[in-house]
Amino acid sequence: MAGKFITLEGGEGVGKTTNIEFIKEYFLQLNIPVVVTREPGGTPIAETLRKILLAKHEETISGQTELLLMFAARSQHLSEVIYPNLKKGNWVLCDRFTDATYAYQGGGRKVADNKIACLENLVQGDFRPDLTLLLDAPVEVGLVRAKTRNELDRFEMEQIDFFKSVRETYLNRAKQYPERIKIIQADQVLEQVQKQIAEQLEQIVKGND
Ligand code: T5A
Repeated sequence: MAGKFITLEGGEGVGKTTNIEFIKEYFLQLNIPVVVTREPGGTPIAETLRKILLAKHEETISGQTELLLMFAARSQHLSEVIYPNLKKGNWVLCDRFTDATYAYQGGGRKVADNKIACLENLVQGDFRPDLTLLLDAPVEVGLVRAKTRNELDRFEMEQIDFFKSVRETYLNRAKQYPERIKIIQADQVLEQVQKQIAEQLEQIVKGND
């Protein structure tokens, strides 16, 4: 792939959406072409799946169904947006990717990791992000921030233990893949959060020269 694939991860309300514009601007200042996208979503079909995943339903959606829908959306997103842009030389900046599946469907819903890994290999082969910024903050901080916005979606209505498992899974993955996943302390003022992000971006840009 000619471009780099960068993902943003973290629990609810940690500031991914807020910081994605900052990251985009950082690359544009350096004349690096960048495309911003998100998961679940990023294409019309994947956005339709997102609506199903985030809406509240009378019927319960099982962890396994959630997992399959996430990867269906991801498969479409990869073939329509992520791979074509990387091949063209654009850098792709994605709000959440497969680490979120391990954290939410694995850590949160308790779907076995080997089921997730099986779909990861089916859908992505050995394709992984070049860099993942994990915005980490105590669960309570993120939830307070998330609740200041619009109506809560199906995930945001979960109990605190769910979000604690999500956070723990993310932190475990950062320990498992320290070269790829960089932890950003996201409970600080925005300026400090962006300073840490810029330090990581500087490294990946240097590595690309
Ligand atoms: N999901 C997703 C899965 O279960 N499995 C998967 O495989 C994938 C891909 C939707 C849901 O899908 C689930 C996880 C999610 O529940 P989403 O829309 O990306 O994914 O998720 P959310 O976490 O809901 O996104 P949010 O928009 O809620 O959170 P953000 O983007 O992290 O937070 P943001 O930037 O909107 O900030 C929230 C508030 O905090 C303020 C902002 O101004 C905003 O008001 N804020 C700060 N305030 C003070 N100090 C700072 N440093 C601040 N940074 C931001």
